[in-house]
Amino acid sequence: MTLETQVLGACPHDCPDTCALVTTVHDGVAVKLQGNPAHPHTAGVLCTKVSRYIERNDHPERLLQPLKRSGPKGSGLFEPVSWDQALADIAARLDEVRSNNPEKIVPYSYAGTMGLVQGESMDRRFFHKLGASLLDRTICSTAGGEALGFTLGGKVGMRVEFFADAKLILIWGSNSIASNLHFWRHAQAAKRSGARLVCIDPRKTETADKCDEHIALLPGTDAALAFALMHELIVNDWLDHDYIERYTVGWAQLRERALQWPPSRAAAVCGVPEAQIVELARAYGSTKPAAIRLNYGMQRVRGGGNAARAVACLPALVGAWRDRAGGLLLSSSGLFPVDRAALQRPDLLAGRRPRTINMTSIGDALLDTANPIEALVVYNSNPVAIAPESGKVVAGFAREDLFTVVLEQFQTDTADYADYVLPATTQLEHWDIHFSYGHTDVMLNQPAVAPRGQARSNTWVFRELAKRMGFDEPCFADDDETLCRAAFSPEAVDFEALQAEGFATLKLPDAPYAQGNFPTPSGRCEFFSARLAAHGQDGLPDHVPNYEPAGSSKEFPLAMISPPARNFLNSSFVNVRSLRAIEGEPLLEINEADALARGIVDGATVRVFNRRGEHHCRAEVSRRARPGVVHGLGIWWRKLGLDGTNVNQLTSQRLTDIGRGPTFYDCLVEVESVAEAAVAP
Ligand SMILES: Nc1nc2c(c(=O)[nH]1)N[C@H]1C(S)=C(S)[C@@H](COP(=O)(O)OP(=O)(O)OC[C@H]3O[C@@H](n4cnc5c(=O)[nH]c(N)nc54)[C@H](O)[C@@H]3O)O[C@H]1N2
Ligand SMILES: Nc1nc2c(c(=O)[nH]1)N[C@H]1C(S)=C(S)[C@@H](COP(=O)(O)OP(=O)(O)OC[C@H]3O[C@@H](n4cnc5c(=O)[nH]c(N)nc54)[C@H](O)[C@@H]3O)O[C@H]1N2
Ligand code: SF4
Ligand SMILES: [Mo]
Repeated sequence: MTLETQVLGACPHDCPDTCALVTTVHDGVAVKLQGNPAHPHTAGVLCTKVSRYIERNDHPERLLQPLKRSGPKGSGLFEPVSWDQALADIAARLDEVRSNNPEKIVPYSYAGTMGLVQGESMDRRFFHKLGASLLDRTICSTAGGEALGFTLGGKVGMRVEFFADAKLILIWGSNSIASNLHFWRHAQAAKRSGARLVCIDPRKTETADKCDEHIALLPGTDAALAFALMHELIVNDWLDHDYIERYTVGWAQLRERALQWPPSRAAAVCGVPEAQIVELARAYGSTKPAAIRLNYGMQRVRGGGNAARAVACLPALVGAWRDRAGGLLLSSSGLFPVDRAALQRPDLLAGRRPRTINMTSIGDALLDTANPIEALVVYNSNPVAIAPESGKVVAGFAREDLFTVVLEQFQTDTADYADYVLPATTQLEHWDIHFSYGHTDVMLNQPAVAPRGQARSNTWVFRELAKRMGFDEPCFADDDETLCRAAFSPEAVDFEALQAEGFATLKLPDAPYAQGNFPTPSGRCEFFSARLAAHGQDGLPDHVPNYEPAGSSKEFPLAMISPPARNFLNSSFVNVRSLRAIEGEPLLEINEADALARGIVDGATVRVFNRRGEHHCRAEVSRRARPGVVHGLGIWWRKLGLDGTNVNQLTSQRLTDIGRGPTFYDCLVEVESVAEAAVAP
């Protein structure tokens, strides 16, 4: 007799949609994975990537046993070792470093899984007890996230489903079809009811193709555009004076600054026609309700924080927040009452205040000889591929005196540099509980199948290491289901209902900021932020030009952005053959005029270079690229690239104005054609 069951889960990936999954399991084998039709946000539909999740889970190259390095760093040469041996060796080495100085141990993790249990629970407890360096997890969203915090009070905003009722939607720094598919559904519904869709993005993306208007501004010029919109709202009196008066702070100062930005000035800075700005302002000033879907693509430049702040001021100026279908959404994650203290137990630091390492500049941190990192434990991340300025990151990881442990599902670029590689479970094989940054439901993931080979969950590894290091606090014995239950209070989430349905909707008002009530210190939308001013920063948003503004250098005349490829998720899925087949190979999209000027033909192998490094890939002469801007779609595994590099060979470790974040899209390059033979294998 065969046994067939259906197991409810949640997509673990770093994507705002956090879909609900249903896995059909046949005699212990996952045979089908679908979107849960009962979950309103998922509506039974998954993206192409995750509909291949079983292919990823059952991949012939899954890591199935612990490995110990047997060749030089980076060679990828390993020999199998037992779990007992690997854990004993790792614990001994970490103990040795700890006895000297625990801060020389650094955890490195990000959102390979967004799960609260496999991503930020037992691991944090372990490193807190150890007294290891803290990690500033800035690699994605801190510029925009902190900027929103200073303006609106947190990562809060509109509910995604209400975009369906908006009459004007600005899709700002987001390729929604590629990376926020379930939001795009609502934008489509709005469009069918007569809404106008405007895309603000240097690249003519598949999303831009489907909008009514595309504003192809130069990278890093969003604040200039936002100020010109304010200018027009002021001079045409398209303002909601009552809302401004009652629910905002700093209007007089903001008004003065905005009046310095007539559309002609912004048009020159943004590299777009003045008429397009004037028309957008008219639409924004006269259409109700107007909604903005801001995404992180616009904050990966020097002035990313200020730009996000400038955009976040707009809805208050026109009183858009009065309507549940008006306002702005960057991230909804701040709406979830996650009990992080219970999960992460910062009290285990016991008064110690270890140093903090910024994950964005891990290259420099690993090469810093003054206070060297001696041991690095990497999980849920692939820094060798995804961190900026790879030349330095690789040199850091290649240090023979660095002890590196990597918990991974696959032999990534980072795993190649490990001393020990520990095989990790996938979302089909472990428990987890999730918040979302694109909707407002808590999601539960129950294991559907047994772990493959000797794969073990992150929590299991940290529990076992804790035992071997003699950490005897009872919290180190918590199992994964207990951790899931600790994530939210019973008042916030009924765990039994969550277990039965797979999802639970937070109870939230429809239009929470209709009458102010922002979670800022003043309770108002803070155009002027006293908190920023107290940090010695400009209390008002401003246009902060890029470190490397487009057109500012003769030597490196092209601005390169490296946004996500549709069929990869950061560097995840690059090794799934069927998805890689769709993306083809590492590409640089270049405008026809820029290609012609350099004698580059479509399909040519090109060398993309600047002072930080060079990267070889295939040129695609593309209508998606505007003059002066090239696109290296990410994030390929280095070892699958033409010359063993990816776009991050070119990006810099410089940080954003707010939030200490990366500036991946603030990067000048030059491009030239190369003969095939000149490319080293
Ligand atoms: N398929 C897929 N989905 C993903 C990801 C993925 O890798 N693949 N990544 C996930 C992650 S980690 C995140 S953080 C989220 C959000 O992910 P984001 O990284 O925000 O990605 P996108 O929504 O694709 O939008 C980025 C868009 O911003 C544009 N852009 C670049 N520079 C600028 C600029 O200066 N100004 C403006 N206005 N636009 C600019 C890019 O051309 C691109 O189209 O998506 C997630 N979803
Ligand atoms: N040039 C350029 N660089 C970028 C970006 C860009 O747009 N351009 N985007 C940036 C952004 S927004 C982000 S968020 C970062 C993303 O960077 P990362 O968070 O490092 O994301 P991934 O590259 O997907 O790597 C996640 C890894 O975690 C592993 N993993 C998944 N689940 C588990 C698990 O349960 N246990 C363990 N141990 N491992 C697991 C996966 O196999 C995968 O290798 O990249 C950044 N880098
Ligand atoms: S990656 Fe995003 S769209 Fe795809 S299944 Fe996961 S949550 Fe849904
Ligand atoms: Mo991200």
